[in-house]
Amino acid sequence: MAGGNTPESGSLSEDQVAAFGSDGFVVVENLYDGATMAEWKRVVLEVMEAESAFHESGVRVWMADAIHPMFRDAMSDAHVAAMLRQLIGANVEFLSAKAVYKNAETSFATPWHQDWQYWFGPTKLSVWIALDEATPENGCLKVLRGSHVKHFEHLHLDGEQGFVNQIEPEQVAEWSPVEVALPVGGAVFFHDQLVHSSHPNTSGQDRWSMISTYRDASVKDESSVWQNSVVVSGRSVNSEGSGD
Ligand SMILES: O=C(O)CCC(=O)C(=O)O
Repeated sequence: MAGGNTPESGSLSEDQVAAFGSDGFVVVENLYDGATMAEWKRVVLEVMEAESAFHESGVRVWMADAIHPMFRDAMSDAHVAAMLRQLIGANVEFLSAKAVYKNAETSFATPWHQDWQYWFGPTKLSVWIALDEATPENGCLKVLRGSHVKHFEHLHLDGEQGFVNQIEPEQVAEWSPVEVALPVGGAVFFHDQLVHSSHPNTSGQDRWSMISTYRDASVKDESSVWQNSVVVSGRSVNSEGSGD
């Protein structure tokens, strides 16, 4: 399913692929068009209302085999798959996706962390997709360029808006954060050891994002976080099936 991507958007340039390697992230401003993002937001709200899934943490995760079929198709569509192959290699599998929502009531700032702390094992890659325009006022992402090659100690806390693994701010005080403001449909592809956080939402308006997570399907992963996956491209040593 390739529908919904903006017509002018293509695969990543060589510079973008190189930037992902050196910076740990790459921004794609127009991954999807506005109509597609409006439809995603409509479906995610419908699914969460049906699940009674709204709660204060502002995060709802779906595993690849339990996500709404529209999202399962979108997360493995040909256009995104082409970009993922450039960053991961020929064999790619989709693991899970989550909605992260902030509004007037749930307006938290996400603490500094590396996602790898949640799953360990082989490297993963996530795509943070803006369902609403993301700005410093409404809670856009902040990243530390090049931090994906460094190890940071994490505190392990309970009840922190779902973000139980955190880096103490003093540890990153020397770094200059990059603000990742994005238009609707913009995305940032990022390495699972990239240190990131997000601003609180002080705008009074919604800020919704979807974050999909992938791994190199040719690398054996003993992780117990994911029991299933959807093969996006090539073959998987972790699950049955192929994505071609
Ligand atoms: O969307 C956000 O505010 C931050 C999400 C995040 O950092 C994460 O899910 O790892």
